Amino acid sequence: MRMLSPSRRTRAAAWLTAVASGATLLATVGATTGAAPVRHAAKHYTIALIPGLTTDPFYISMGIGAEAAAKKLGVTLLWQGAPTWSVSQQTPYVAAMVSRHVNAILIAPTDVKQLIPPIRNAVKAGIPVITVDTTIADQSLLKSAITSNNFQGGEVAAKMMAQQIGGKGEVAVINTLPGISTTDARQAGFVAEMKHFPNIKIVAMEYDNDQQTTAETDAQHILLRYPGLKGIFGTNLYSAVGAAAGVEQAGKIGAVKVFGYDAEPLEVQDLQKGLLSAIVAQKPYLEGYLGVEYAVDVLEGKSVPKSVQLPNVVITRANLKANAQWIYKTHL
Ligand code: T6T
Repeated sequence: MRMLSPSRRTRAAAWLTAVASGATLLATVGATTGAAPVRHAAKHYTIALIPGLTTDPFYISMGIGAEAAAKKLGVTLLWQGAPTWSVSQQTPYVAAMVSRHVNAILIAPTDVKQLIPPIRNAVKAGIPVITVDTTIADQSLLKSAITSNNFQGGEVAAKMMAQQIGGKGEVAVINTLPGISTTDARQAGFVAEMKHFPNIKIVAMEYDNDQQTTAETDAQHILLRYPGLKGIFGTNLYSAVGAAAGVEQAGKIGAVKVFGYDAEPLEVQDLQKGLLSAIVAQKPYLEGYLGVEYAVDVLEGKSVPKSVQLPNVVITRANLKANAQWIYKTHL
C-alpha cells in the first residue's frame, strides 16, 4: 500500500492546525508587498473562498489565484474550509461567513443538493454567492458558476483510453462520490464517449470517498475480479493516484492503462514513471482569480457571465515540459 508522501502529510497537518485554530488562512490584502494593484475595488470588500477541502493542491492553487486577484483589487480574502471532503464539515463554514457579514462568498460545494440550504441562507442575508469548481443544482441562487469543462474531460479520457487499448476490452471507473457536479460530469462524459466503442465494456464503477487509499484498494479489487482489465479512469487526483498505485501493486503497469484527472505533483511523477498514461489538467488558479474578479464586479453592480467553463489541458509524458505551467501548487 502506498502512503501519503511526507510532504503531503506535513502539508495536511499544517492545514489542520490552522483550521482547528480558526485562523484566517489566506491573504490580508491591501497590500504590503509586491507591485502596486492595477485596479482597486470602489470600497474595501471582504470575500470568502470556501474550498472543497483545504489540503488538496487543486484548491491550494485556486487559493493562490484568488489571492493574486484579491491583491490586485485591494480586497481581503478569507480562505477557509474543512481539511477533508465533507458536507457536514463544510456547511458551518458557510454559516460562519454569513455571521461574519462578508461581502461575497465563493464556494466549491461538496454536494449538488446538500449545500443548497446553507447557500440559500447566505443569499437571504444579502450575500452574493459564486461557485468555483463544483456547483449546486439550484443555479438561480448564484451570480455565477465557474468551472472546467468536466464532461469534455471525461470524453477525452475515454477517447484516449479507447485508442491505447485498441478499441476493445474491459475498463473501469474510480470516482469520488455521487452528487458532486464535477466528477459526476466527468464520469458521464467518459460513459457517453465509450458508447462509440461497442467492443469496450465498462465493467466496474467504484466510489472512493475522495480517499487515495480507498481508490488503491478499489483498483486492486477490480483487478482481482477482472484480471484482463485494460484501463481505469480516475476522475480526480486522489482517484487517479490511488488507481495507479493499485495497478502498480498488482504488477500490471502497462497492461492496464490508467487515465487520471488533475495535475498535482504526485500525478506528474506517476506520469513520468508510466503509471499514468495521461492526465486531464484543470486551471484552478484561473478559477480562483476569476471568482474574486467576478465577486468584485457583482458588488460594484456590473454584470458577470452566469456560467463559465474553462478548457482542460491534456498532459502526457511527451508534452509535460510544454505544459509545466498547469501543474498544481502544493503550498500557498
Ligand atoms: O478534481 C478536483 C476538483 O475539480 C473536484 O471537484 C474535486 O477533486 C479535485 O479537487 C481533485 O482532488
